[in-house]
Amino acid sequence: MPWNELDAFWMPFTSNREFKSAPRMLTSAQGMHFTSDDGRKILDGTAGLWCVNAGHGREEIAKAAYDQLKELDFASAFQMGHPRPFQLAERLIQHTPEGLDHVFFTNSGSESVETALKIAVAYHRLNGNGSKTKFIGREKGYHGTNLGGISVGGLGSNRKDFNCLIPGVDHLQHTWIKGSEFTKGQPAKGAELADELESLIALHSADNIAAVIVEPVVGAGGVFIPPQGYLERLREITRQHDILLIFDEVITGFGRIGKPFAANRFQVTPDLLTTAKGLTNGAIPMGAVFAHNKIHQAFMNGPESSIELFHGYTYSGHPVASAVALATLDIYQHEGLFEQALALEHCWQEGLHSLSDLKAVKDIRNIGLIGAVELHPGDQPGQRGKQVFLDCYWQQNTLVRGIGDTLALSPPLIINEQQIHQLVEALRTAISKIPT
Ligand code: PXG
Repeated sequence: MPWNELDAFWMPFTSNREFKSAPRMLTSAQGMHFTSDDGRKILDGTAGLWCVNAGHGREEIAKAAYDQLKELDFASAFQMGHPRPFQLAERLIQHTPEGLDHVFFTNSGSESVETALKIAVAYHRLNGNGSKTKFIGREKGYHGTNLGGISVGGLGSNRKDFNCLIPGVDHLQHTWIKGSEFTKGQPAKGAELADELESLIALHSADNIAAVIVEPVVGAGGVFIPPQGYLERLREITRQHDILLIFDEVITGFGRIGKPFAANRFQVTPDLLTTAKGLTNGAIPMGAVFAHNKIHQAFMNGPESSIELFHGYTYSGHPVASAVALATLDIYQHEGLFEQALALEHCWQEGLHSLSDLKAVKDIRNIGLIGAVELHPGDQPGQRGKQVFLDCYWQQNTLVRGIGDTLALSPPLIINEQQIHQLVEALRTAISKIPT
């Protein structure tokens, strides 16, 4: 494709000019593989972007979308109803931790985050605590790219050009501590980092804080696994101070760490839980916020004719997205993919950690089917990560995600042991080319 045909699309989170001078173009996908425009089969080590948990090109999903489009392409869910989102919500809450029994639909992870933040503030107001409006996020947190999300988020690069962050936000420190390199699974040390929340509460006063938002496992900020006991401690402190706890499970949602959600795996139940991505296997945009009964109930006390929450999106509970999500849940269940992710965790862990002998490798982190191989930075931070990403793509026919000097891995949950081996070997070959 000549350059001028690539000009109009302003690509998200991309070096547009560099990309367009040497495009990496994926033209089809099936199972564990993409096909590139030069005809190569590329092993997908990323599930698209933490989305395609059931693998690519699922016939059942395509059929569900087609059938739904023919039956009912669109109807509004504002003061009207259509069956699919009701069916989907009932199905979804079979998988959430006890008490998270209500679902608000959105179209993306970013919208799920904005929705959860707004629900948190409105909830306190309904309870007569109108001063509880501040949020506590965390360094390295990624909560999408809308104004609320970048404000509670902890990534400087996503914030610096937009000096219009929402006020009243503070941040916990991130959870990576020196000395925890090459930990398999959850680090044993670091639960005490959650105690910093007590200091922030002392500073801002619990009366002014609506919610704490964290990713149980950090994704886009570089992949960090929560220290043992850390999330439990956050839960304890937030509960003591009537501060809501929001888990942003946009990447951990839907089986990625061997249970439907990280909340199930870590047995810590938040008050609000945000999802997207794996909800529809990435096939159609959709997000969802799960709300605890106590929150939902707080909104259901006024006159029956009142609109309880002045919030929503034209496409909240879109019929086609809902049908696709139902088909996706069927696949997850019939194929036991969450259990499969858990069963593969050991092989995945050992495979990744076999790279620890490489001199360029600084740290390796993993849980479920999430992995990160962090490289020692070169002269220019991020350059080595990019080199490995490009080498994997062009030379090893493998797609990995470069986040600075960290290679983030999140394959579809249908990956097998031989493909895990192949992915690890691709990384080994590419990383070995880094001069040390
Ligand atoms: N929260 C979390 C935890 C996410 O990972 C979002 C919210 C936003 O979702 P939408 O659908 O609005 O993009 C995300 C998105 C990466 C990467 O490099 C991850 C995401 C986005 C871009 C890059 O891992 N996750």
